[in-house]
Amino acid sequence: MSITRHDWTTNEIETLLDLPFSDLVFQAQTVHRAHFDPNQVQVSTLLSIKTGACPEDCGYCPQSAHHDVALDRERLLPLDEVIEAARDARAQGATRFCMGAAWRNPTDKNLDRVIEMVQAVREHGLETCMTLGMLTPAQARRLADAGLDYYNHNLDTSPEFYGEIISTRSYQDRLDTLAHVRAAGMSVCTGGILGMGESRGDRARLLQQLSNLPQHPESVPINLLVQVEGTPLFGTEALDPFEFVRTVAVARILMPRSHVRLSAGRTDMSDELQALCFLAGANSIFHGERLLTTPNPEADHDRNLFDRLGIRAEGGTTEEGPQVSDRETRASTGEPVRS
Ligand code: SAM
Ligand code: DTB
Ligand code: SF4
Repeated sequence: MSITRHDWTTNEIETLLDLPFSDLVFQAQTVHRAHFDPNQVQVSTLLSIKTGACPEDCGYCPQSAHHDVALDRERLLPLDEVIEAARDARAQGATRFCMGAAWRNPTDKNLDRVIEMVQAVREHGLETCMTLGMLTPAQARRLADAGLDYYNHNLDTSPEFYGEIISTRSYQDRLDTLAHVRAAGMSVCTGGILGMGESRGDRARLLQQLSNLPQHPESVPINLLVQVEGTPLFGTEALDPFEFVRTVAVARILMPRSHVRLSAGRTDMSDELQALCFLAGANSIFHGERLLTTPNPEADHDRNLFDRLGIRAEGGTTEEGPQVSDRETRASTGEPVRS
C-alpha cells in the first residue's frame, strides 16, 4: 500500500509527468491495483438544474453571461423533473446523481429549493452531489445536514494560470469553499480542466494543489476542455492525448485512494484513449447523453465499451440499488466516511 502524502513538491510531480509513458502508466496501474478493483468504474449522471446566464466569466464555460453562446437559458428546474431524471439515471446504472447550477453562489432561498432536491434524490437510492458555486460555512452545513453526500467545486487549473481563465472569482475563494465543504463533513469532489492552453508545469501545479489539500478529495474529476463556439477558449490548440493520460496517471499516483473521474470531453476521445485512461487509474465517469449543456457519449456506446474492456459499473443495476457504494470503498481503505 502506498502512503498517502500531502507534501508533494512541484519537482517531484514534474518528474513523474516526465517519465517514459510505459513506466508512468505501469506505476499508476500498480498503485491503482493496491487500492481498487481495476475492472470496476463508478458511474455518475449529471443534470443541469439551472442553466446559463451565469455572472462569472470562466473562459471555458458556455453558461457564462459574458460570452455569446447559443444556449437556452432555464430557471431552476421543478422538483418533479429532477426526480424523473434521477429515476432514469438509477435505471441506467448510475450510483450517484450530480446536480449543477450556473450560479456564482446560491442564495439561502435557492438552498431551500435544492435541499428538497437532495432529499428526494436520496429517497430514490442514489448518492447525491451538487455543484452550485461558492458556499459560506453555514450553507455548507445546511447541505450536509440535508444529507448531501458530495460537493463538486473545481480548482480548474494551477494558481499561476488561473488568472488567464477567470477574473470574477479568486483561487483562494475556491480553496475556501472546499474547506467549508470539508468542515461540514461532506465528501469533496474537486479537479480541473486540461487543454486550456496551460503548460505541463501548470498541470503539475494543479495536481500539487489537489494532492496537498489537508485531506485528499474523495473524487477528482479530470475534464478535457469541451470547446464551445462563442467562448474565449474556442479554437485553443488541442492537447496531445498522451498528455491527458499522463495527467490521469499522476493524479492516481498522488491520490491513491481517490476516485479519479474521466470527466468532460469523452466525445472527443477515441475508445482506445479512454481505455488508456482506465489503465492509468481513472475509475469513474459521467454516464448519459448530456453533461450539463454539452454532449456526452451515447449510453449504448459506453455500455459496449465497458463490455469490450471487461469493466463493471460500480454497484451495477440491481433492484436494490448500488451493491458497492463509494462509502463502502472508502470504509475498506480507511478513508474517513460520514455516517
Ligand atoms: N457554477 C458552478 C461553479 O462553476 O462552481 C458549478 C457548475 S460549473 C459548470 C462546474 C464545472 O464544470 C466547472 O468548474 C468546470 O470545471 C467544468 N466545466 C465547465 N465548462 C466546461 C467545459 N467547456 N469543458 C470542460 N469542463 C467544463
Ligand atoms: C466536472 O468536473 N465536470 C462536470 C461536473 N464537474 C459538474 C461539468 C462538465 C461541464 C462540461 C460543459 C457543459 O456540459 O456545460
Ligand atoms: Fe458560471 Fe460555473 Fe460556468 Fe463559471 S463554470 S461561468 S461559475 S456556470
